[in-house]
Amino acid sequence: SGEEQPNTDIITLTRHVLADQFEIGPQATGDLTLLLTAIQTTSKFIATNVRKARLINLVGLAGETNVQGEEQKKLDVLSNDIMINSLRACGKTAVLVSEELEEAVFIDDKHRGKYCVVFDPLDGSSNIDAGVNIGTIFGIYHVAPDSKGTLEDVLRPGSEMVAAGYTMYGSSANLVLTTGNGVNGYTLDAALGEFILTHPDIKIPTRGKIYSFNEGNSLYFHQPVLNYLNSIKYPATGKAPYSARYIGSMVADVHRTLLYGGIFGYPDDKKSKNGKLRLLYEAFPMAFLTEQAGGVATTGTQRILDIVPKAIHERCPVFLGSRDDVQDLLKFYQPAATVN
Ligand code: P6P
Repeated sequence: SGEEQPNTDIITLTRHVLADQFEIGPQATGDLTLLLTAIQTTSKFIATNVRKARLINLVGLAGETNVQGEEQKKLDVLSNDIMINSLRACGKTAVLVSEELEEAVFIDDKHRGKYCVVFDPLDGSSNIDAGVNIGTIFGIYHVAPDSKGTLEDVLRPGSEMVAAGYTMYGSSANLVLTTGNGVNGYTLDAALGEFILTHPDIKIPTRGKIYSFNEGNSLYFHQPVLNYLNSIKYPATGKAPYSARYIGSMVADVHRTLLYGGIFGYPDDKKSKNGKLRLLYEAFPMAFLTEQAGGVATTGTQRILDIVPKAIHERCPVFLGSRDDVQDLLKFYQPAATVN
């Protein structure tokens, strides 16, 4: 018969992550699976609120400002509260860091677990009113052995994260996740209330045709960035120029880069000496995902995942994407002598 047969072997995110546990064997505790279930719940809740934001007048300013001094949209505040409550209630976390909270949250004895979650509950929120895709970004550390959860547990290089991901709220809710064994994408089936595996084993193309920078900052860009952009806009003879795609919502720009390839950059410049993006809960998770998908993520002078944070809200320059495209950019950062 012509009609589509129902899939009788749906792979939900929970089942997919649990499958890893079978690999780990008997010592697997299932704690990370339970933590990821809590994160899924927050993503479903936020997705619902983002979808009906305009209908229930959730957009617009909540009247307060967050630690970044930005006007907080009501959805920001709501999303942060949802995540804090859900991550505490799951009993698997010890320390939480949110873009919306000046200080880290240390979980009480009764609810404390072994993981630390750093997150931006609703990144790109300045785009909410325009209906642009926005998202939740998260990174997960395991606390140091016999630590009860201290600031030191989250002031660690991104290379020590055990998992990272984002949920992008667009035409559907897409959750993209790595637990250190590659990258997988899941799409929310609202009827089932489950994230279903739709993008198994995401691999970023080794080279793309898209560059994604806010060229409105060109006046402030340092020379290596200007030289690189010139090289792809006015390429050597016979090569086609790259296309510009910039959404201004990191989750959306990174999601497109992972799937289509190319390079995303938010450089440091004369105006922002460390760039704009936050190291712990924007750069680290996206760098982890990019590397796990076969790409490269750098500040221009060092691998992002090697940085040791000094403060939970510090910023860092970000260039990430297809291996060959980011390597091309890095040539403009090498001292002239070494460029062959
Ligand atoms: P600009 C959104 O506010 C955000 O934090 C990221 O999602 C995005 O990549 C960046 O800032 C956009 O910044 O300066 O280009 O508007």
